[in-house]
Amino acid sequence: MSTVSGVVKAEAKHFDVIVVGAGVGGLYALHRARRLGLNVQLFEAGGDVGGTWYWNNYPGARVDVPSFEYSFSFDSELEQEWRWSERYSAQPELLSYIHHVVERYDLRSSIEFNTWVTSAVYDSKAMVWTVETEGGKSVVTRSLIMATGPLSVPVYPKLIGMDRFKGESVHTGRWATEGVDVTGKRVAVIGTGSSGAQIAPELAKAAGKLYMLQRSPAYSVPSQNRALTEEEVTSLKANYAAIRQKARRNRSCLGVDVGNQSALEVGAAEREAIYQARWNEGGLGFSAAFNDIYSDVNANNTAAEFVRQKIKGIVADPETARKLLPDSLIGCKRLCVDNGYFEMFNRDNVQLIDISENPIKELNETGIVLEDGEIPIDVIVYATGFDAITGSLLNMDIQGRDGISLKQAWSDGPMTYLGLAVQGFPNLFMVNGPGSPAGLANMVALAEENVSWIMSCLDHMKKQQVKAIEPTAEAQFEWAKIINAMSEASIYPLANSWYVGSNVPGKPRMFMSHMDYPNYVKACRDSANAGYSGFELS
Ligand code: N01
Repeated sequence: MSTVSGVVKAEAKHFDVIVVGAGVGGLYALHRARRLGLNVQLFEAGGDVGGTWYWNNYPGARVDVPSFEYSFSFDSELEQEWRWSERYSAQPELLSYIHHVVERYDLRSSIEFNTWVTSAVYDSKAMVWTVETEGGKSVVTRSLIMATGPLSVPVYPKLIGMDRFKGESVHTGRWATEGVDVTGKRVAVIGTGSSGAQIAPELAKAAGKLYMLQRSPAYSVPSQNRALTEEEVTSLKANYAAIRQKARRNRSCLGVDVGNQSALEVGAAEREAIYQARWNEGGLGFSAAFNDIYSDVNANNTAAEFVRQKIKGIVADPETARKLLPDSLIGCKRLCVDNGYFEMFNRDNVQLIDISENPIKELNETGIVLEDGEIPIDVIVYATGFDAITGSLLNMDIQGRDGISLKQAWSDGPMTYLGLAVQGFPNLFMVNGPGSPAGLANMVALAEENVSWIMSCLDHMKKQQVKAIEPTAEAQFEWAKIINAMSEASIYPLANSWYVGSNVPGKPRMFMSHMDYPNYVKACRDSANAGYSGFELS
């Protein structure tokens, strides 16, 4: 321990900034902190860089927004030298891009891998944090940047007999360390969210038999993925600035064309044609076809019904198609973007098992015991999601001023100001944190925006000789009101999803994200321009 009752031990190494997480947010934070001349170190739990794209290297893993938008914008030379090969790049290409960035800006030497941060304790007197790792390392830092990822802590179902099962088990979010070869094997995929919808069609190609265990049917739209042509790449590179600018005006910070009319104010034939065009185009733009899909249940149902008809048209067996039809709101649990998910059910070696009708009783040594009998299984793939947005922060023991833990502070749900900082936790900054548009907006763009804000703040603190900054309780309260008002004006909270934390038993139900990227950015910048209004500087 480096802090004993809040007293910092002298021998611990001191830093200006510790960054946690070597995904896109953490890597950019490292780069910018170095450029500011700060003494910075990055701790990463995984064996290499990449964050999400390191851990989720399962077959079929792919970005669900266009690759060229899911890229850094801070350096036009980087934009020009990197060539995206596909519209929605697969995990290996995304990881290569991240490796390229790491080498290009020579970031590796400041990263310590296989280093889990277990705790961070604030010393109010010295105004520093002591950060400890699983390996017993202890360092002291003035500032702490948590870039630990909004979707990085896997959630496993609690099934009787999980420890008895003698076959192989793997979570999609831990494929990097647990991945398996399924060739010729009997495979069960549990979970039909984005991960399940992506991995299953790939596994089905290699597996002897694939059982898709579905608790709730998912809405999914085709990616219509394809290779980018030379002409497209040339045009993208020539227009990056305009592309980014257009995206930044959208609530999602993506360059989709958002429909400017209600789904209910057009005739049925016109509506159908608009959905069909979006379906043909592929990707998440489908749910931007009209401006009220996320605010009006009836409008939402027109999009949902279109997808239900598509499922019936694609899936040959009527009984399987029936089971695959969702009756929930579309998009309020993130819409899946797939490459042949529904088509997969037409394969002879794929069987859908509806565990809402035929529940899992338990696992035994050789397989899964359902209500109506046992299926022998060699490999179980848990595509059961993540403890989103707050999970990776609450996984660590973070103790702020006066010994208050983040777990205590957030026992009723996360409270932040601007999604960047928390009252009582000075100099602790978050990237893609709760209260930011995490999960709803382009994650790379948001990470860049968050990091730029944090770096300007650190620069300001250095110049003004400010040692600590934290939000006021009032600012935090007002921010929560804004998030609540947005969420109430939408229909998102009506659905169960990781957006509201309902996928984790016991987690407070609360919509955790800001819904409007441009307004979010404006609020962050307004605060900074006003000398960090809403914060206390000491
Ligand atoms: O997780 P999810 P995910 N028994 O929470 C089921 C991003 N992402 O990893 O709906 C049985 O969406 C659960 O069932 P139900 C993306 O933002 C992006 O798929 O709760 N089933 C559901 O079907 C995404 O939204 C990509 O009834 C259980 C599934 O598991 C986010 O990550 C790819 C269960 C979990 O779905 C999370 O996606 C992958 C249980 N006990 C991920 N517990 C791209 O395309 C849960 N389930 C870029």
